[in-house]
Amino acid sequence: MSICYIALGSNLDDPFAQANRAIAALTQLPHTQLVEVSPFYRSKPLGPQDQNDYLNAVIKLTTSLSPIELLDALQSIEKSQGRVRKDNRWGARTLDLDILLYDDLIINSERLTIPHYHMKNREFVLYPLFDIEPELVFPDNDKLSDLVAKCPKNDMKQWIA
Ligand code: PH2
Ligand code: MG
Ligand code: MG
Repeated sequence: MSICYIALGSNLDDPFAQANRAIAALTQLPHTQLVEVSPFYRSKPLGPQDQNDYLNAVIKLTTSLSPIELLDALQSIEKSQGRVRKDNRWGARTLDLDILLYDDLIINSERLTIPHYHMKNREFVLYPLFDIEPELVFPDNDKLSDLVAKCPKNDMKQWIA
């Protein structure tokens, strides 16, 4: 079994309901166990500011799906929750499920970049990841605790449902 961490983000159509539905869907994935879900946070949008705050969380899974099989499964959950894929890289979305880490793999392919781009300086990824895995060390030996200490919280708060 491989260990992986998934970032969840939502800022459209009732983010709290989107997050809970996505977590329920993750528990149904084949060859996969949900291990832990971080607290939910409310974060300021990174990118265009004319969009809602995001609900962000991180989920720990163990799986025997390959990275690409897991990506396909996550994209199918996004799609089933109304995600429209268009030229909207930083824009509002009902549900975003990103693979942050998959064991100690480093992958740079057309469809998949692991560790996830820019995860090392995003408060809405680092803090919830730290909540569930404070001792985590990245494939390049960076320590999560050091990155969290250097990352401003940027007004991120607990999500109040
Ligand atoms: N995701 C984005 C763009 N901007 N901002 C916050 N706060 N949280 C996100 O998850 C997020 C974002 C694209 O995936
Ligand atoms: Mg994303
Ligand atoms: Mg994504």
